[in-house]
Amino acid sequence: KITNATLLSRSYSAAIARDLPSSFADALTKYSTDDSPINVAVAQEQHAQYLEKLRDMVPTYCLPAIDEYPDSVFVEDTVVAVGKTAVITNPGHPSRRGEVDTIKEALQRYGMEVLDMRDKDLTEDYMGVPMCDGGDILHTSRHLFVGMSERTNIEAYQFLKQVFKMVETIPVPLDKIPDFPALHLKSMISHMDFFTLVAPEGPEADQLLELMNLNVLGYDVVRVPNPLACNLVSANGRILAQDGGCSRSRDILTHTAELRGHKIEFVDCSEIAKVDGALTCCSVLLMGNLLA
Ligand code: CIR
Repeated sequence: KITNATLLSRSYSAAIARDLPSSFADALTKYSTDDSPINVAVAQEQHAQYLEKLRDMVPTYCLPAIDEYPDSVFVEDTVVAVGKTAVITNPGHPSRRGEVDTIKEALQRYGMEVLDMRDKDLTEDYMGVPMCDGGDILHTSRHLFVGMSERTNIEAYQFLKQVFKMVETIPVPLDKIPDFPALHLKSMISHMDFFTLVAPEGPEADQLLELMNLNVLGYDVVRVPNPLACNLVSANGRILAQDGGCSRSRDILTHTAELRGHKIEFVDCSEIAKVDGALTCCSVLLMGNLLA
């Protein structure tokens, strides 16, 4: 059944996730304001609830945990997928570079066309080596915004622009915003549907919206008080959000989603947030017609 919401929202055929490793307490952290100790059992429970809700939105394949890599649950950072093409990234933090190969194999198994940022033949005329976390890539309907951050460089932007010709690729130099308070572009802005983005309140987000030229590009931006609530998973007319304990953020998101005809659900991922992880980080959404 085609509803207004499905017309506004991208259709995905599958998602890839990965179980949370027992080494999760050693995951990298820099921006989280919650410095209480990580409880791995609670994180695993929250991740299981996330997967359960994600499975209601889209068929989800969950890869086995890799204990050697504490951040490996954050599969989003290892891939940028648009249509039937997936780009394997060269993650910005050296401790995360070993995470990508198993994702690459999975995507090839599922019949995606897979390109690799680490492929020297594809980057020989570049000034430097591409480096990218998928958390910096925001794909809306018409644009692929590439946040250039401490994890993602200009060569990654160049690579993505070269591969994804069907969408306009726009660089977003986050270093122009003094004291940008988050790890990735998508920790500050994500998409609810083709025309609606969600960002926190506050001066850094104001600067970000201006830098992205969103008014001119024709997006509505909904502002929420809690930054944790601005990172949404949106697929197939359904939205998964985190209120981060802020009822005003929850009310704003619920109201906006209802107005646009989306079904919205909330999940608590507070343990994941302690290591700078949000909701989009824990899955890769795929549009291809995949072989299970
Ligand atoms: C890291 O620092 O790499 C992880 N602790 C968090 C990564 C979160 N990923 C994402 O937002 N896409």
